[in-house]
Amino acid sequence: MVLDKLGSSLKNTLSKIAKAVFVDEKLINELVKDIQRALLKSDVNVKLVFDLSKKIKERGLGEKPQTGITQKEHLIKIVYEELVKFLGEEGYKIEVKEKPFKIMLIGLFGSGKTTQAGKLGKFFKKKGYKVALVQTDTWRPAAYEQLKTLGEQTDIIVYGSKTLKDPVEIYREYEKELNKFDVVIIDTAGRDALSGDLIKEIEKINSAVKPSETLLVLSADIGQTAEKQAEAFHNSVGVTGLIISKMDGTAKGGGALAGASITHAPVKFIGVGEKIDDLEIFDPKRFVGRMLGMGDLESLLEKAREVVDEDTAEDMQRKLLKGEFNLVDLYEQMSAMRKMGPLSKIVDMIPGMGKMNLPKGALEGQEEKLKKWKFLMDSMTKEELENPDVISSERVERISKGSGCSVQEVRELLKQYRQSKKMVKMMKGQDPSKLMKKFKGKVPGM
Ligand SMILES: Nc1nc2c(ncn2[C@@H]2O[C@H](COP(=O)(O)OP(=O)(O)OP(=O)(O)O)[C@@H](O)[C@H]2O)c(=O)[nH]1
Ligand SMILES: [Mg+2]
Repeated sequence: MVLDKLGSSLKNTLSKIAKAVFVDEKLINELVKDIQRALLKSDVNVKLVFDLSKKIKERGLGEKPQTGITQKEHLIKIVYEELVKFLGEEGYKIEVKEKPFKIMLIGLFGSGKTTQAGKLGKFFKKKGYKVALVQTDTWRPAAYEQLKTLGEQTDIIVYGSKTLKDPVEIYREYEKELNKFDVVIIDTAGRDALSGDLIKEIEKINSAVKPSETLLVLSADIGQTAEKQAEAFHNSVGVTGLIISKMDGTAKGGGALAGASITHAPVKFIGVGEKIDDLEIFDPKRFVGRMLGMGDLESLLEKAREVVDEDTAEDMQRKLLKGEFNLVDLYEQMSAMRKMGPLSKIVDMIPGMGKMNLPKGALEGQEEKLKKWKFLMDSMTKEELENPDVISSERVERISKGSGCSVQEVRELLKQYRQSKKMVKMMKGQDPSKLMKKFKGKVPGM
């Protein structure tokens, strides 16, 4: 599938975010570099890559996450949103606005015009429209036959001529008849390269047909030349949308997709195979989701959270065994507990503590507390989070002001931290079952 590599490098990048302890400039720079590398490998133009990564960096450094999501999740959201925007944001809504609704397909030799014409015919017919296909290609000898075969498969009438040599003449011949149809799809000839001759011919057909939609068909494997083509066609007849064909056959395709940015015309359909049904409406959100191996932003974030959970659990175990503990750990421990239910996972991780009885209602009020803690921690510096012992009274004041929480609440958080740390220190290298007695089944902070 197209952009496979991009997808997997982005997936790696996202789990890198999920695993990181802090969202800081270093992480964002690393992330931006990863994305740049992945996009360039997928054939996306350097300038577009630069613009995209610049936006991600600016937003990553400048934006504060909305409440309810962490900084890491917000960063993933930014990457997702910018990729969707890069691909055109809105999915194509098919609006057959006038009768007949004329769709002209243009593009070079072998780009897939005739095949997509057949597919589009079926697409609109299935929606209940009365469809006709018109072949104006007088260059390829078998073009009319090819389209006719496609029409027969779907029971759609195909107009064309074996004798006429002028595409405009062919169109004029059937113009009146075409008024009886809801949707008319006009296939045109290509050339093996962009030429003045082709452009002139397309311009002539264009002014005779006056199409409602002019769709440029680009093959996914053409790489960065997509942009030049898109630009040339757009400047001559005005492209209203792109169809990227052969999305099933290449691991790149970034160049063709980026063609959309040049024409400012969205990718409206993608061809995903040679068969008549192998056409999909292009929906950037779904596409990015699929590329990253998940459905939409929500499931993406869900996935990120899972990675965080697994990682937190491992990290926590390591830290507990070493007797290390800082504020971030405390916060993550609390979040993990909330999600994992009644402490079970955390407790299970500590050998011998699995059977500890927790007081009823231990988790009540934790939700509110966590929210406050998150605000508080967002107002702390990296140094303070890693080594809370540096937090002086002045710093408490500052944190309180910055977070909108009271000084009392800051102190409470610090107190809980110290209690938890004490417990962790005592655990270091000790037999957990003896510890149980010491704490009498109570866990500080709960
Ligand atoms: N795998 C795959 N093959 C495709 C797709 N679309 C078209 N093709 C194949 O690409 C080749 C060229 O397709 P055509 O539809 O004949 O291309 P064209 O733009 O009409 O070419 P000219 O008429 O020569 O200008 C054919 O072998 C098609 O079967 C697609 O989405 N996926
Ligand atoms: Mg053709």
